Amino acid sequence: MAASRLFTLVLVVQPPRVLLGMKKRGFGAGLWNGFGGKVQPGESIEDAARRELLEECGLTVDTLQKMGQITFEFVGNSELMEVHIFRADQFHGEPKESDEMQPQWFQLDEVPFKQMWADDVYWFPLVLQRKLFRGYFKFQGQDTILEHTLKEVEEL
Ligand code: 8OG
Repeated sequence: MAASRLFTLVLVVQPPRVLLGMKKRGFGAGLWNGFGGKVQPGESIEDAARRELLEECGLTVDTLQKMGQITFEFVGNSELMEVHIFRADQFHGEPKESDEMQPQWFQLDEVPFKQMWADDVYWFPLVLQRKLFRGYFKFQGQDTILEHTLKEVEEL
């Protein structure tokens, strides 16, 4: 079994809008995404999700709902990425720009999938429908999905 590294991703969804951030630097720069990052040693996944949300856009949340887990493989990179995806409906604070992210609200029928990771269009609708899911995506470079699986699950 290949080793994997843990990441978080939080989507703040308040129908008819969702908060996304333009990633300003690093991995995924130039793409709109939810807020998240690496889980630190000794930190729970949910604590990491809260920390990254606060660091990247200045928001705190009471409840994070676990929605999905996706494993990413990048051809040529032996380390898998295990991304834990959460949904938040309520938040405290005002979204504010950080070094990493420029937050912006989008209408749910205007989500900019062409400027997002190529896998997001597959699972984003499940988050909106509150369906739990597990997935696997194999990428070649940052744009091309070579293969994938995605299934709804009863629990995560
Ligand atoms: O610490 P860093 O910003 O590099 O963490 C990467 C962030 O990007 C983390 O929140 C997880 C997220 N992420 C991936 N791959 C994908 C993807 O394919 N789609 C989306 N929406 N987010 C991703 O690492």
